[in-house]
Amino acid sequence: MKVRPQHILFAVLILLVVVVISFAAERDQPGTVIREEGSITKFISNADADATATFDIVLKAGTEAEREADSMFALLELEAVRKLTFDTRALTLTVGYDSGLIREQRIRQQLAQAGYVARSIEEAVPAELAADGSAQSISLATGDSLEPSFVRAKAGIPLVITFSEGFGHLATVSIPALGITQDLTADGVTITIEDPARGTYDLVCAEGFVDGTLVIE
Ligand SMILES: [Cu+2]
Repeated sequence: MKVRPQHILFAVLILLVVVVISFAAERDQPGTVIREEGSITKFISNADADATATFDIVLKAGTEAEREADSMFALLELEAVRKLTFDTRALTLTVGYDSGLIREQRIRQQLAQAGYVARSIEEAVPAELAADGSAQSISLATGDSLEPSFVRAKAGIPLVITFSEGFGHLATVSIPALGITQDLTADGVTITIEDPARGTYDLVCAEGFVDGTLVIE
């Protein structure tokens, strides 16, 4: 076969396509950080990103957006997270994640806990007050975090928190500020706080992560 100019052109085109594809694949490798004018992107895992969520980020006064991105990204180094993009001008964080493995609320909890996302008390799910006002109760389901993960209750009224059966990281839950640790490996286990005092309390799982927040007001 005689080599014609169009054959060479075709071969060059194929080569170009291969180079572009491998370059794109390389960029998407977990751990890759891409710094562009006004944004920082990090690829976290090979999770299937079927969902994205964007959060308004609050930076502590005097911190530099670029530098803060590293510690913010570190919070979301999770198997279920594919990609993080921090817009350093608009101060928004866009998270690409696998919705079958993690829920948006869990991501929000991680960010809120570290102070990167502002959360108003109105967003907290209130405990239910007994008709006679003598007690209050709330039920939390276990999963990849506690659900709901942000709850509130009134000070001075006995509070009963009921949990669904937990396992793995939620085989136990602790409220360090109250010196409470509870095994959750049976359904319907409760924690009773007889005289809740005003404040914000972390609900910590067996792996040491803050999987829920209780505000007593
Ligand atoms: Cu946990």
